[in-house]
Amino acid sequence: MKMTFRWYGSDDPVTLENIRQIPGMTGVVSAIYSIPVGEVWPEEEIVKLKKQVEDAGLELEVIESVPVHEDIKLARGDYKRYIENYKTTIRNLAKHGIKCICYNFMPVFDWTRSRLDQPLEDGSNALVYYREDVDKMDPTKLALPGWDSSYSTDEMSQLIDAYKELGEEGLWKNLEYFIKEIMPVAVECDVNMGIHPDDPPWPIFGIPRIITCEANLDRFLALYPDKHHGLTLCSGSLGCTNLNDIPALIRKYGKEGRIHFAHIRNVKILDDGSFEESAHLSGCGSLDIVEILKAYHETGFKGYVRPDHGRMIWGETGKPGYGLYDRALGATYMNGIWETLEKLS
Ligand SMILES: [Mn+2]
Repeated sequence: MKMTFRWYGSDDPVTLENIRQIPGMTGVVSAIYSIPVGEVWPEEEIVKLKKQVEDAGLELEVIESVPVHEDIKLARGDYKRYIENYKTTIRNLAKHGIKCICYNFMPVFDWTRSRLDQPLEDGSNALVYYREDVDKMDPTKLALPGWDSSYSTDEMSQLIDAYKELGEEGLWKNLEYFIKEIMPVAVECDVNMGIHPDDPPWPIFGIPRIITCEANLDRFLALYPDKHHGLTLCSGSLGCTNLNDIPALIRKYGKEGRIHFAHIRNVKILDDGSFEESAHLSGCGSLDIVEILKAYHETGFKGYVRPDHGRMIWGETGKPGYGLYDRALGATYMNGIWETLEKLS
């Protein structure tokens, strides 16, 4: 596996120099954040980002994410042009050494939490999802980091209604169309596409979500029978419900060569189905991180891995979930487990 770290570009309070000093870090996963969703990523911008990362002694082989325009998910408006743009972006990224692209097909809202700085018992802060609080939220007036904040309340209501009308099967149909369009280009360019599961993996605000569980991952992978068509397996997203057995999923899809990018983090599942993001250490959450890494090790995983969200510790401030310290601890913990597995095998 190749250990990487998510980096949000020059505006990220975590610098490339910081990341370079984390033991075992081979590269960053990043994106070009200045390009409007749906438009082509120009080669000169890609070259600039790549040079910046490489000048800091790190690699840039993974993009997280190339976002999918809402019109593609709804198959409306300009969606055909946006899909053509997406193909051009894949080609442009491949030309400059990108080997893996992460994306998701979550309607309107990216990851959803009820609070981004919940104080935990040990005095750290973490992202949490308390069902009771989410149920009370008005999605038309809501903003979380990573969400598209360019919608007015009216536009948001209309968008939500459009998805409610589309329903799960409609969303599957539009996903299938998108996949069958872009995958031949990804195969031709030898770029691995890894869809990120929905986070959390259940419908919220009455909007369908489909990349949620084993049956749906099977259905997704069957849409295009080529290894380039694969997964970003996020332990924290799929693992915030007991219904998903993460090590079993890794063994299954890892053996098939369908996992290209591993997001690893822990979550503590609460009795009512709420969850708190916890430190990576197995004892701190509901997931067994050693079992997860064993599953990757057993299947000969050669892809990219990154510590996913971390807590805010030691007084750090910054992008919720994406501080330096706790993610660096997570990476080091995982590297330790991996080194042990290598030496024992
Ligand atoms: Mn993730």
